[in-house]
Amino acid sequence: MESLTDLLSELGLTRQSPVTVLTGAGVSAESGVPTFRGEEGLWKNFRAEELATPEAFERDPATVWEWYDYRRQMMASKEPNPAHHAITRLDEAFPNFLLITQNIDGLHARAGTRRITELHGNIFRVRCTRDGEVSENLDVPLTEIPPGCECGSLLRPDVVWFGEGLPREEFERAFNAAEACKLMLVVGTSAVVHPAASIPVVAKQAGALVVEVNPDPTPLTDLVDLHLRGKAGEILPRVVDILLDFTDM
Ligand code: BJW
Repeated sequence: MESLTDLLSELGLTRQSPVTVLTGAGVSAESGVPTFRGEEGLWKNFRAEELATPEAFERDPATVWEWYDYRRQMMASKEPNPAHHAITRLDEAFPNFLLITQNIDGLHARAGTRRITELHGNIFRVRCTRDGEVSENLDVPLTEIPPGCECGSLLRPDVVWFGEGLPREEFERAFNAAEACKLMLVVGTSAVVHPAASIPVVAKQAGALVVEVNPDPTPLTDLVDLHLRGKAGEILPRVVDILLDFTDM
């Protein structure tokens, strides 16, 4: 990874520099959590994209909740992998750090990363469909499908479906960090879902060094300064070693 060191030298990265990481489903792939798109995105006869919508929930809340219950059980049984742990090392080393994740699986927090913006919510929270009150729910499996609120209304997963706005505070925190950061790592996202996919573009336009880690090319690959081709669990620990060694100097 000689070119990464060269780029860091040109950039003049220090421990005080703002560093941001954007993650997608690929960062949890080596933990055994299937990515959203591709072959594994299929559950029963549904494509994930068909279930992650407010319309699907309105039409058939029980089926949508069965899918989330299945995923909650699967995600709760998985452990953070070396990529999650590498990001935690960045959180500990750089005082001006932010992790922006599209993932709802909670694995970054379980790896010990503290400064996290969850753009698409968290699968272990529920939200009342009447008053929007959010609470943690760790029942695995759920005791009732679809689950109901004490007020008598339906509960829904506290996640962001297609066509819904992102939580305002998280959205603003993410885009502010993108504009301010000196280095952004983009890890395991297909970069097709907006507005998250625009975050690296904003960082690049604001002058950041943007490095992508992915086994496959994405719509961002031609825009980034460096594309590191491979699995996050193999590449990211080495990238973090380099960043820490470099900023130790
Ligand atoms: C590895 C690996 C390994 C594998 N190591 N890597 C602009 C242009 C076009 C469309 C739009 C636009 N703006 C808005 C839209 C519409 C829509 C959208 O983007 N559609 C596109 C798909 C066309 N966006 C929205 O609807 C958003 N809302 C919105 O904009 O609202 C506007 C509004 C404003 C105000 C009021 C009202 C409305 C909301 C998007 C919500 C996305 N939600 C989901 C579901 C969350 C809940 C759940 O999981 O059930 O979020 S969809 C799904 O995609 C999930 C993910 O977070 C998200 C991104 O997927 P991700 O993480 O990139 O995963 P994959 O599977 O796609 O890719 C995995 C990658 O990993 C691959 O590249 C692999 O190669 C790689 N990989 N192994 C490293 N070991």
